[in-house]
Amino acid sequence: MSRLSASELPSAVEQVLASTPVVDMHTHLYPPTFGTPTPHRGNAIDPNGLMLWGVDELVTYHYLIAEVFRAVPATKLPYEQFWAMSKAEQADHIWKHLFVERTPISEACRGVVTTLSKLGLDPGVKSLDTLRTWFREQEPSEYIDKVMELANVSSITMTNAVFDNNERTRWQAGIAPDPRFTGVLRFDQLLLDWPHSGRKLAEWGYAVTPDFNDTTVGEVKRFLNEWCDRVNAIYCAVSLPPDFTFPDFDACDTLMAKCVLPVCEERNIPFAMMIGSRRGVNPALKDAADMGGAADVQSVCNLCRQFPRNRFFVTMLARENQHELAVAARKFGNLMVFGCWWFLNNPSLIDEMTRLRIELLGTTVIPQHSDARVLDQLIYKWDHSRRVIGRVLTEKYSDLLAAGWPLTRTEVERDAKQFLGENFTNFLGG
Ligand code: FIX
Ligand code: ZN
Repeated sequence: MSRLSASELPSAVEQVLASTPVVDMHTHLYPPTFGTPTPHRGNAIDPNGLMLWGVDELVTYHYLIAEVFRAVPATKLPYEQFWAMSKAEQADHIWKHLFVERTPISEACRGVVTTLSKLGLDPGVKSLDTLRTWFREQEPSEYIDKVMELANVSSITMTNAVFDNNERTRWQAGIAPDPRFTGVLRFDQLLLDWPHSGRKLAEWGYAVTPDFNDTTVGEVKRFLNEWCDRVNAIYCAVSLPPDFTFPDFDACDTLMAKCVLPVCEERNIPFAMMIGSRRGVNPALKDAADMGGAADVQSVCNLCRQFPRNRFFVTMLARENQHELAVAARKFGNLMVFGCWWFLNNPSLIDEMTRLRIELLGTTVIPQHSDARVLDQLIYKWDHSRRVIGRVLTEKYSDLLAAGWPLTRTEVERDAKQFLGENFTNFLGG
């Protein structure tokens, strides 16, 4: 096998990363069986449908809602007035202020530009109407194939929020599996608001009481098992606030230690913790209301040490947690660090985090997930991330060549497969 030279490296790495399919381990995407509110060719629209796609959804992504309230603050356009607009009116407002009257230079704005361009559409339009006409001609299931091909994503992992009424009732009515999507059971409220979630479980027929006696523990486990079966969960997941600590003997810890981790162990599936989200900092912004904060990495270590038969996927939202988390992963083989989450999903931070993770952990990390909420976002999120990861890898490989390693294209291909898919799928398998 021929060695790569320093001059061949940049294009070889870029090509290999572009042609290696991604298994996207965390998204908020759904197949058409969950209904779609986007006008399209084929079946009727479902106003509360969960499959989001198309130009109006792209432009009203909550990242862009937060940004438009900087350009046109609530003193000029009150929140209630914005929320009273139709989706198309909201999109027109955002388009006017962030794309026509300003240069769309932020990462979330650039993402819309990349997505439209890669779909063969003109992002430079003054009005969204011609784009809407194009999207109306698409058929949702065919469109998923098209987007997955353009983004080179081979599998989409959902986030199945069991405390969301809209989603829960759809599962209960019966959802045919779609081979392109896998399920993940997500239950933040169970751990973070036991008074409320306990009442809900009781309403749904589980014999739980506010204290954690054996019956309650057994019933919470039954709830988790039944829902893992229903969504065919490949892992369980929660997001946790910056002040999450373990152990501190509150309801969250007790539920984790007595119910969640035993169920994950029995089912041989990992538990994902997304740590550092501070919810509802400005509630008027709804989905865009949240921010992040630094959290306690030692609590992650405590969990990995006390539950050696469990496997943990962990991502943290604060930049200042990234180094300590990568060091923690050197100490625990049952800890898999993943993704550049949310406000970290920006080229400068992906670059920094990928660099420090590779330096500390070699190839044993999952550098990115998309967190796409709108199907079409897969196109830009993966295009932008692949480019940054490619630049970092090129530099790391050049240093390795300089150190005397005879690097081959086959090795680069093997690494890309691990980073973009196998580190995730192998960790699922135990
Ligand atoms: O909790 C999460 O999974 C977050 O990723 C989302 O809820 C968040 O709103 C988001 O879209 C971040 O990218
Ligand atoms: Zn998410």
